[in-house]
Amino acid sequence: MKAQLTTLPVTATPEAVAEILRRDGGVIIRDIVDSATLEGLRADLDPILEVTPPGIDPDFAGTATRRAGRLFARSPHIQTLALSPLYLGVSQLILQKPATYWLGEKRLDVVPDLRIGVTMAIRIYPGQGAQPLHRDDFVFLWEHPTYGREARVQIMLAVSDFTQANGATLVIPGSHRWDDQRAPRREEAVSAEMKAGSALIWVGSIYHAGGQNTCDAPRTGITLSYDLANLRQEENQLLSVPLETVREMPEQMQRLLGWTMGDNFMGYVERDGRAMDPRQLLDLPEYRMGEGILDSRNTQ
Ligand SMILES: O=C(O)CCC(=O)C(=O)O
Ligand SMILES: [Fe+2]
Repeated sequence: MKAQLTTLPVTATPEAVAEILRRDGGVIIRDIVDSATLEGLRADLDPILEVTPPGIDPDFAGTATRRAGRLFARSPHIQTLALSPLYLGVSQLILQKPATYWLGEKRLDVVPDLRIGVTMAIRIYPGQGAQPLHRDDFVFLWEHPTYGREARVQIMLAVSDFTQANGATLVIPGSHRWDDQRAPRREEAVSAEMKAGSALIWVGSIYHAGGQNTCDAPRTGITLSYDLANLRQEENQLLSVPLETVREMPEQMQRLLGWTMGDNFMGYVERDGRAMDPRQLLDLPEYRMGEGILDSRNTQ
């Protein structure tokens, strides 16, 4: 029999959730947000999803899937999800594994910080096929096995019910322990079925994918990640160099300062439902430093 996902109540302790996550790589939490938060998220994000164009890449983004980012600019209720004591608590337990180093002859422990890495409302429409199974820590080019050094703990809040038929997230429990030689197979995956208001929490090294929607109503979820905060610029170049100075630089220098998005999407900005290279921001009239970055409505 295939390994299944465990469902825990929101009253579970972060330690209990971390234990399941270390074992299975994913876990479902029942009723992680209250109904006012869920309604608030729907009210704020439905109008945005209505006007967000679908993806253009048929494999990963999906041409019958809409993805809206910039969620902290678009709904205050996203903070309630991010600050859920259970999600934040379990992210701290998994990610804040101390690293040890020598400072002269002193042996020191340092605990990594956490940072929000990605935010996305994802609506999968009828007719959308399943995404290819993948690991989200590919954005960091993370190696596997991870020996317990996870780079990401992610959450997917069900905004509609998630069913196998409407494209509930597919997960291969236990696949976070696989090495990089083993390919994931669709038959190994199970659907993270859950009611609206519940959430799937998973580690960055687990194989998962958006499911196939074979029914007649869309599936809507909101995803966020906490990532290790240490793999970033030691000196924050994006905030240290004024935009007027950056605009005068050759493209190569702009990219080396961080105005770039690699093939692995690191550092993208969502615009019109797609991942945009941040360097393009420099030329956009609506982009102003200190003014909300991009307009929080859908910008065309
Ligand atoms: O929509 C989903 O259920 C998962 C989407 C996903 O894994 C992704 O876009 O990376
Ligand atoms: Fe993913």
